[in-house]
Parts: sequence; C-alpha cells; structure tokens
Amino acid sequence: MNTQKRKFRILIFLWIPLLLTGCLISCNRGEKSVLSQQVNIEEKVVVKNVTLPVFGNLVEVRTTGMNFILPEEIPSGWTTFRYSNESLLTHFMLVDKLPVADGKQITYADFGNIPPIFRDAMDLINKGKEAEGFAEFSRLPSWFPEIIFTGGVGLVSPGETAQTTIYLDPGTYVVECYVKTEGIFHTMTEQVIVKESSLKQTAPTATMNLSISRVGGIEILTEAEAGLQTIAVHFEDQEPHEHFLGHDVHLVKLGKDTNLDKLNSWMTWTTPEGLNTPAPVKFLGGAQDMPSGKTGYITVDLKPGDYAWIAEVPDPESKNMLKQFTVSGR
Ligand SMILES: [Cu+2]
Repeated sequence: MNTQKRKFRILIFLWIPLLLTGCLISCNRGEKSVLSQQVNIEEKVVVKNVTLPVFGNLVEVRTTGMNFILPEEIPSGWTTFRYSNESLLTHFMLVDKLPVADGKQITYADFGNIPPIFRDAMDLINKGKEAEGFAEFSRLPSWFPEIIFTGGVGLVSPGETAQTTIYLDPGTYVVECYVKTEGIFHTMTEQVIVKESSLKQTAPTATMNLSISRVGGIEILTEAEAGLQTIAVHFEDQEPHEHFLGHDVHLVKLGKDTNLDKLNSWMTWTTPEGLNTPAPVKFLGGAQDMPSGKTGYITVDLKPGDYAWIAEVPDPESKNMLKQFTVSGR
C-alpha cells in the first residue's frame, strides 16, 4: 500500500503540468481566470506581519502566484519553515525527500523520464479503465516507493503566514502543493538541497500536544490556551487512506457561517470539489504528512475563538480527524 500511495503522490505533481498546460490554453477562450491572475505577481496580497519564535534554522518561503520562493540550499537539522501566502489562493507546502538509488541521487530532473507513464495511466483512468490505468504504474522506476514525505506546512489561506518546524536530514528534496483551482492541481514544485550542517540547533519545545493515528484519529492531548503556542503533532502511525495518501493535520479558524459538512467533504482531492479553491474556510497552517513516529511542530499565536483540527483525508469526521476546539479569552 505504501508503494501505491507514493506512486499517487508522484502522479499528482507529474500530472499537473499536462493539465495546467491544457487549462492555460482553454482559459484564453473565457473570462480571465483565477489561474491566469495568479501568474501576475502585482495582484499578490499583503501578508500579516508576524513574529514567531524559531527553532533551528529559519527558512522563509513565499508564494506570490503558482510558485514557491525559497533558498536553493539550506542546512540540515531542525528547520522552521515560515510560509507566507501572498497569493490569492489557498496553498500548502509538503516536503518530499528524494531517494538515493543504486548510489545515485534521484533529482527533480529525473522526473522528466516519468511523464509518459503517467500520461498513459491517466488517459486510461479518465476513460474509466482504472485497472488498466493502474497497471501502467508497474513501469515506474524502483526508487519511487523510497520517497519520504517529511512534513511541511499545512493549508494556508491567502494573506496568512504559518510556521512549522521539522527535522531534515541531508539530501535532495522537493517542495510541492497539489491544491486545485478550476479543477486542476497547482503546478507548484521546487527542489531544495539540504546540506550537512554542524550548527548547534535547538529542538522545539512544545506547549501543546496532539497525536494522529488511524486508530484514534486526531487526539487533543493539551487544552488550547490563548497566546503563542508551539504545538507538537505526533504521528503515531502512517498508512494510506482511500485517497492513497497518509494523514496530516491542518488548523482551521471557524466562523459563524462555517459549514462543517462542506469543509469535511472538501478535504478529499479525488472528488471534483475536493481541494478546489476557493477553500470553504480560513486555514492557518498545520503539520503535513510525516512518517510513523515523527513529530512536527506548529507555532501559532492563538487568538480567542473557535477552531478545528482536520486531516486531508476522505470524510475526516468519520475517522475522528475533525476536531473542534475553542480558545477562550484571557
Ligand atoms: Cu498551491
């Protein structure tokens, strides 16, 4: 199952360029689309100026359109990603570690050999020939299952800045987002090289704890309090769900008009409406998919109000992965 899961992750960010190309062509026929607006960086939004504590190395990441702006190389160890979404759409940043296969580092460029396989597979799947389509994945290189989803920043609404700390080993990584707009996955991938570092680093100190697992769902282990919080998200296990992906945790600010049923169904990328912008709620970051036993740390200044933790899985409520909570005023 892990192999299938990873293959679908790869499918997502390989399939995107083909679909995006098709959309950009078709967009010319209609009114100005959100996608075309996104390539215009003049239309970026102003993000809130936040000051949050940093654990380990600070890596600032910006999105101004369908892009990630971040350093090409960063040091290994504890790494705090501060992600500012200056675009008009909701995004996330998931960090994938590329494997070394037969003594050779797999690079972003290596993916260039793969698109024909995915194109063939998707052609079949789109025609309803799922079995034949999935059979195409047997042509994929043996290193695919070795990609490690290392965590990252959860869904972030336009104008928001979110921060998540994870531990990075040296290696070659890809940062990706596969939120959809007009039914098309975002084409957002960048390579990041993590260099061996001997810098002394500070491990995060948590003020709150959450856990997530298939058995227990999302479990809030510490009552939320207003103010600056560093929230440890413990991944007790990690197995793919029906959408071929693992679980993660996203922070949602609830409003009076929030429709939780709509939010619940929005978290499934395999449906036409799922993960398609505009998002039905305000997202404030989170902890992306990590291996079993790993912990990601979300740092956020919690204001009094109503919130929810939710996973990007099909029907998270049924999996105990939609948890509301309230932060009371002080
Ligand atoms: Cu995106």
